[in-house]
Amino acid sequence: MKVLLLDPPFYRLMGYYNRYFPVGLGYLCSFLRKTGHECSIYNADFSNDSTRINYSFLPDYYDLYLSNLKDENHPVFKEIINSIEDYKPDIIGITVMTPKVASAFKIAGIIKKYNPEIKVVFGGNHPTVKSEEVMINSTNVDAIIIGEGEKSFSKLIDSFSENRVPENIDGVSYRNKGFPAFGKPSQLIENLDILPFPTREFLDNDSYTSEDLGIILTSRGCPYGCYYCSAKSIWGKKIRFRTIGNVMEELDLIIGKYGIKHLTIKDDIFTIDRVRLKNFCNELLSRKMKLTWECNSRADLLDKDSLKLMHKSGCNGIKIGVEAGDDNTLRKLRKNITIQKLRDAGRILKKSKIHWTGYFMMGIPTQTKEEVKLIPKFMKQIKPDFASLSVYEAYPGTELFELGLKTKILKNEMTLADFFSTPPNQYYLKEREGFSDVIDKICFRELEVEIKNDFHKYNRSLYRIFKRILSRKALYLNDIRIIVKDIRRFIAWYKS
Ligand code: B12
Ligand code: SF4
Repeated sequence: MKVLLLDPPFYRLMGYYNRYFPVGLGYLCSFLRKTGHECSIYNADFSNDSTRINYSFLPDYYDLYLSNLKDENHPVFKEIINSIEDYKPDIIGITVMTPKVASAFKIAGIIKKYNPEIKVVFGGNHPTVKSEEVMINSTNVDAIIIGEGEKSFSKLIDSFSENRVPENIDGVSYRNKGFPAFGKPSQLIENLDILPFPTREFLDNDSYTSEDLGIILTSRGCPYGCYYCSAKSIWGKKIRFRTIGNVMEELDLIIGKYGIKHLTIKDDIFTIDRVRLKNFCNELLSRKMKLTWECNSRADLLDKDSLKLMHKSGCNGIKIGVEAGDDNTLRKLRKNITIQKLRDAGRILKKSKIHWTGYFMMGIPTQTKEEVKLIPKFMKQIKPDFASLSVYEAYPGTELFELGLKTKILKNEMTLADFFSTPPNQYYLKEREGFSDVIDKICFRELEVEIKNDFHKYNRSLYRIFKRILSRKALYLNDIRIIVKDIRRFIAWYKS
């Protein structure tokens, strides 16, 4: 059977720039091909349009997202139908994050209208946690993969091709004669090295630069339990690593095939195992790979020696979740990190010469106005090279979501009509008053605008812009297209 994997439009429907290749779909596609299925990927959220690029302001465009979803004649939906017409799949798998549910439902409807014989399967964070709700809301969804996708999806496709009811397959919920039947989560793959490398060949392949295709994952999972994070809904809390040898094999392949010079390592916490980190850096150095790379980490998983070695081996970017400006909020987030720890990390990062980004979040339930005001203050004390601010959104499957249910700010279910009429940052809210139970709506909005502008002003300092350019020097020397792309992005971001 022919399978098309699809990333539904989201950023693109709001005129936002988005060139990420969907690495999860890349893994699924390679695995399906290995197990004898024909498969391709279509990223319906790819957008080269750099008109909007400041992601802090994304929620300002959620109304546009909703109105574009209602527009049957929108060119994005026409393009989706054309891709389906060209590829002629028997099964379409859609990856779904919570803010993209309405878009995914919309596409499921378009597919069934075009050809009701095509099987529609959802997977990813949202359907994993909310499989019942998804099945009840839309009869256009034939099945859901719960959790890690590779093995369960391959078995589901086998059952479709043999016309069998997909019962007793771990990780599969399905519809049998119209009625949903719910399965257990999928079994996690113990040894990640058995997985084929994610494909970087898509239906829309011409659009990506070597930098876009340089995303890799060297592990799955994170043992920490931050209350706002939903990564655990797919992976649980056990971290599984690929061996460094296996990672190097992938690097050899993608460097040879796509001329990749910069790696974006998307692991949740790449620096958790210092010995492995050291091996990775030494391996890059001994192979004289001349790559630059960036990764995600935590403030308590960095030390001077590791940073020195990381820098020497080409690391030019680290992203850290700072989240708050006070210990009380950090405790509520169960971040297991203190303000002092973050200060120490800021100090050693500054000396490391590696460009670092701090992620901050405002507006979790019970956070007071005073605590929110400490965020920009603390940001200016620890001085990240780039400071990113988002406003809290509740994702099912997180502890903060459960707390929201208990304190009655949230409701547990949304209807199909709710999804098409509610901006994604207000999903599951009982009343449209925001997640804050202690700051009133108008005051919250004023604070949000003030702090977002404060962050934007901070990021626009010439010193920080210059540092960013320096950190990308090697990329510019390698690929002129990246300079052009960055200039366009910079102008849009600077003006925002
Ligand atoms: C990399 C990343 C991104 C990248 C790239 C996303 C992409 N399209 O690939 C960028 C920066 C663009 C991004 C953006 C966003 N992200 Co993000 N992102 C991640 C991150 C760090 C890793 C995702 C990843 O690649 N995992 C590795 C692959 C192998 O796993 P996977 O994608 O989950 O896929 C596996 C299974 O889920 C399943 N599966 C997934 N899809 C499907 C589909 C089918 C048909 C099947 C059968 C199976 C299946 O099988 C796969 C293989 O096992 C996660 C955190 C995490 N650890 O999960 C957050 C995360 C997924 N992001 C999240 C969010 C909210 C977003 C945004 C919506 C934020 C926003 N408001 O803008 C946007 C969405 C925009 C977009 N275009 O996708 C949330 C999702 C929460 C939720 N409940 O949905 C997460 C979990 C982080 C968090 N806050 O907790 N993100
Ligand atoms: S926020 Fe980061 S450190 Fe915390 S649980 Fe999620 S991935 Fe792990």
